[in-house]
Amino acid sequence: MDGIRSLLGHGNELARHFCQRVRFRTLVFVLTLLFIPLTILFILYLQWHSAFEAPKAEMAEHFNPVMTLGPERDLKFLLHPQDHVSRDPGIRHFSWNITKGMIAPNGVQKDVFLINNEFPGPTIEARSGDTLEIEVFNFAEEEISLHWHGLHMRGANQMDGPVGITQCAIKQWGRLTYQVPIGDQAGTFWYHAHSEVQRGDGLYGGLVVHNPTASPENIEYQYDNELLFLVGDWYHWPAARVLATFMSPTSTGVEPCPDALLINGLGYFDCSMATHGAPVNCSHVEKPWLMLNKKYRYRVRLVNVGSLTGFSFTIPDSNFVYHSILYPAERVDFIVSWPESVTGADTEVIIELDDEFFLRPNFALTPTQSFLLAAESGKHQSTNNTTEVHRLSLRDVKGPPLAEPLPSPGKTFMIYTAIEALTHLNNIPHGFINHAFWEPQNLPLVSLDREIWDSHQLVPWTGSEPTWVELTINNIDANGHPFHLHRFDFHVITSYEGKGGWDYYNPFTPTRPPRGGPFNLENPIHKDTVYVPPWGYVVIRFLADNEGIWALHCHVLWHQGSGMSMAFQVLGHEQKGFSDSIVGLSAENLCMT
Ligand SMILES: [Cu+2]
Repeated sequence: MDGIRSLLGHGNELARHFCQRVRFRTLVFVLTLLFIPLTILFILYLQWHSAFEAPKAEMAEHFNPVMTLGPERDLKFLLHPQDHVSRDPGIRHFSWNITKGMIAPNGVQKDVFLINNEFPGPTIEARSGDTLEIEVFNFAEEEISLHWHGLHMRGANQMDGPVGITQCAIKQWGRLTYQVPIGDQAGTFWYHAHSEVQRGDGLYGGLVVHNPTASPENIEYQYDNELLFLVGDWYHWPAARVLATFMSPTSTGVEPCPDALLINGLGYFDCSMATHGAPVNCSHVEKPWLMLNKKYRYRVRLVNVGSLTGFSFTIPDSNFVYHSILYPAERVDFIVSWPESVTGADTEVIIELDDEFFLRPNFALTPTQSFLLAAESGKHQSTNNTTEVHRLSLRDVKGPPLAEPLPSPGKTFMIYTAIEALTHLNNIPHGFINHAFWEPQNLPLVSLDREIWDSHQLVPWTGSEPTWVELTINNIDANGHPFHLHRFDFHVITSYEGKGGWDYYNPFTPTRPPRGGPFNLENPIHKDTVYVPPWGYVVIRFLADNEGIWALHCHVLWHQGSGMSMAFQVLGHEQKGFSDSIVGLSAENLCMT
C-alpha cells in the first residue's frame, strides 16, 4: 500500500509538475504574443519621438521632416471668398464671448484675451454690402471696447469703438451688439481693442471684405487662393506694465523693446535667452510652419497687428521679391507665386522687425525670424536659390490716377506731434499733439457739450457742411509715427523725411515752398494709416462728410496710450457737438447700463 501510495504520490507529483509546465508554457506563449506587438509599438514610438527631438541646427539646415509639423503649429489662415462673392449681401451675425486665459503662443505664458476661446480672435469674412452684427459678451475682468479698423462706419459713429470719444467701455459681465455697416467697401481690415492698451494683450483679429464685383483685368492679379497673415511684435509682459515702464521718468521716452514676434498668433522663443530681470514661464515649442501648394498663385493679405515696430516680409525664391516696411496697423495685399523650379521645394518666409525703436535693445529678441514654407507636393528638397530682393518704399507708391485732380481744401489744419518728458509732468513721457496729450473724460465726447470738454481734448470742428480737409502732420521726433484716422480714407499728397533740422511744413506760410516738393494731386496713394517720417511731415486730404467725432492717433500703442491722440468733429453742432443727437444719446445710454 505504501508503494502504491508512494506511486500514486509520485504520480501526483508528476501530474502537478506537468500542469505547472503547461501553465508556464502558456504564460510564455501569451507573453510572447503580447511582447511582439508591444515591441513593434515601442520601436515606432522611438522613431516618432526621435523625429521630434531632431537637433535644431539640422532642422534649420534641411527643412526636411514633414512628420514633425504638428497641426497646432500651423500658420495657415486660408480665406473663403467663394462663400461670399456670389451670395446676396445681408446681415452677418456673430456672438462673441470675450475672456482672458493663460496661453503660450511662443512657449512663454501670458494672460491673453480670447474671443470664443481663440487667439487671435475669429477672422471675420464678409462681402461688400453686408452689415456685421457682433454681439460681444464681456467675461474678462476688464472693461473693453472694439474698433473696426478701416471701415467707414457711415451713419454709425457710436459703433466705432474708441472709449472716451464715442462710447463707454463694455463693463465686466456687460454686453454690446456692434452694428457695423460695410457699405461699398472691400479689402483687408482688422478689428482690435480701443480701450486702454488691451490690443497689446491680444484683443484683435482679421476682418476681410471680399469684393463680389472684382474682375481682374490684369493677369498679374489673378490668383487661386487667399491667405491672411496677422504679423506683429509681441511683449511677454502685460501691456499695461509695458506702458507703465514707458511712462516712467527713467524711460526718458525710449520705448520698451518687444520680446518676440507672432505670425497668426504663433511664434517661437529660445527660453535660455530670457534674462534675470524679466523672468518668464517658458517651455520649448516647435517653430510654427506653413505648407502650401506652390503650383497655385496666392493673394496674401498682410496686416501689422503689432504695438511698436514696423517689419519687412519677404518670401525668397518666390515671385514676390519686394521688401518694404509695414508699420503698425498698415496692411498690404500682394500676389505670390513660385517659379516651376521650386514648386516642389521647401523654402521660407522671412520677417525682419525694423530696428527704428530698438535704442534700448532686448537681447532676448530675435529680430529676424524665418518660418518653414513647405511644399504640399514634391520631394521636399531644400533650395539654395537666392532671389535678389527689390526694396520698395510704401512712401513712393502711387495710387491709381484720379479722374480729376483733388479739390482744394475748404478747411486746412496743421498739427505738431512729439513724445516729450516735461518737468511739470514729473518728467513722465507723454505723447503730445500740439499742446495737448489726450486723456479720456468721464463720459465719451459724443455725449458731452463741447463747452465742457477739458484741455486734453484736441478736436477741431470741420464745419456744418461737408468739405475737403487738408491736414499737415509735422513730426518733431527722431522716429516716425504711424497715424491712423478713423472713418476716412485719405489721400497722402506728400511725405517727407527731414534731416534733423527745422524741416517742417506750415501751410499758413505758403511763401516758403515745402521741402518735400510739390504735392501729388494726380495719383496719390489712398489709405487710412500713414507713417509720418522722423523730423518730417505728411500732408493728407479727405472729404469730411460723415457726421461724428472721429479719432486720429498714432498707432504705436505706447504713444497712443501716453496721449498721442486727437479727433475731428465732422458736422454736428458747433457748441453742443452731438450731445443731443442720436449718436450722443445712444452713447450716453450705454454708459448708464
Ligand atoms: Cu507714435
